[in-house]
Amino acid sequence: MSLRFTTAGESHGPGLVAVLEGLPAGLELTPEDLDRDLARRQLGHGRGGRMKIESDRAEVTAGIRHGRTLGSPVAILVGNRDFANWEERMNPWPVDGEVEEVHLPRPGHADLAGIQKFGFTDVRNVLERASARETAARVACGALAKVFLRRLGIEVLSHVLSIGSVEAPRRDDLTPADFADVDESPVRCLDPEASAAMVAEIDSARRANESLGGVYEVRAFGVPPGLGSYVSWDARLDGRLAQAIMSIQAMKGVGIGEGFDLAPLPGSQAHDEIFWSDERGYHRETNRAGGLEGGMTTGSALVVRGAMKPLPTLTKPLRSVDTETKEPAQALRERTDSCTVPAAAVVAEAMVALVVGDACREKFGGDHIDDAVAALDAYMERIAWRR
Ligand code: EPS
Repeated sequence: MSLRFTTAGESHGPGLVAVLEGLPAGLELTPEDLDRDLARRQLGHGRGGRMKIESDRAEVTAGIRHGRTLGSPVAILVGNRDFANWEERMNPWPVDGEVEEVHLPRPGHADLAGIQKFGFTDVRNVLERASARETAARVACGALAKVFLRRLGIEVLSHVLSIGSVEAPRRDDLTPADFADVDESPVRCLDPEASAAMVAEIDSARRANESLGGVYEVRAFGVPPGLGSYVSWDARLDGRLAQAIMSIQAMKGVGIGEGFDLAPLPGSQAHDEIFWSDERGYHRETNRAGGLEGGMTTGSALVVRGAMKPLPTLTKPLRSVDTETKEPAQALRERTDSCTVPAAAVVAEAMVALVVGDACREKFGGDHIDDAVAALDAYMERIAWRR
């Protein structure tokens, strides 16, 4: 049993499509479960003009009946309202008249390698699909995975650690309650002072025609020990999470737990010692490993960090080459966002939920959600602390 999904859709085409396969039957959900996360993905200080046009809604066309999953693939449509302004340029079928091609590949985007690889002359054939607009479809699938995980007692949350040069203070003691108001921060940062400084940094970057990247963190609470496996390379959950995070547009780094910060430490300070008590059973006082040892969950919170590069579409474009004339030219100047780290954290939540959801389907199986819950309960009973 696995949980897997695929998406289709171009940024300014008619819309995005997602198919999520492998949810158990009988899972109760509402349209708000999907639309809430779609709306959260659209937030964040630093978004550009496009978000004033879009107001994303998930239209479910398969796999759910009267608010419950059927166990069949769930199909979701997320329309592009902006398509109304692109109907000629992005029409699936030939249109009358000339449609102007884009010949100015942007450094940092898929543009140049994409036209070389597929043999296109029009960069738009690449940039439309490479665009992070596609993440709306991922978030819709992730919202369904979260509903499944909640039934297993797992909550996936996120926050922003840094934007540009502004870093929020690090906190090891976070609980789900600490995330209650994170969406109230315009940059989805838990620290009010850092939040204000991040907003100011984005504003000054925008004035300077610049963009900013940053680092976010996803935490999954309530994860049972033993998801994933050490027995084969591709079963390791840390590897699967890293792939999921790195597959998000504009990601350049991923860390599990303390990640790169562990590398310079001596071994005695880099691990989480094991304790046992009658009340708590096995437990740790630290979580430097981010809830993963040997490619398996430990029972501590999962902690996954992602590093996002500054968006490469700039209002003051970088140097490039006209692909028709081969003359030096400025890269394509398109409407863009100046910072999307807060939105990327919501996308990363979705990707982590989909990977953890897949690992739960693998371990607990079940055709109906009650079967999966019963399998989890039986497993937790088996590993319960006993002398
Ligand atoms: C994107 C460029 C911008 C973003 C877009 C991703 O779109 P546009 O070119 O239409 O201004 O707003 O993101 C979304 C539309 C979205 O929903 O997140 C890009 O080039 O990746």
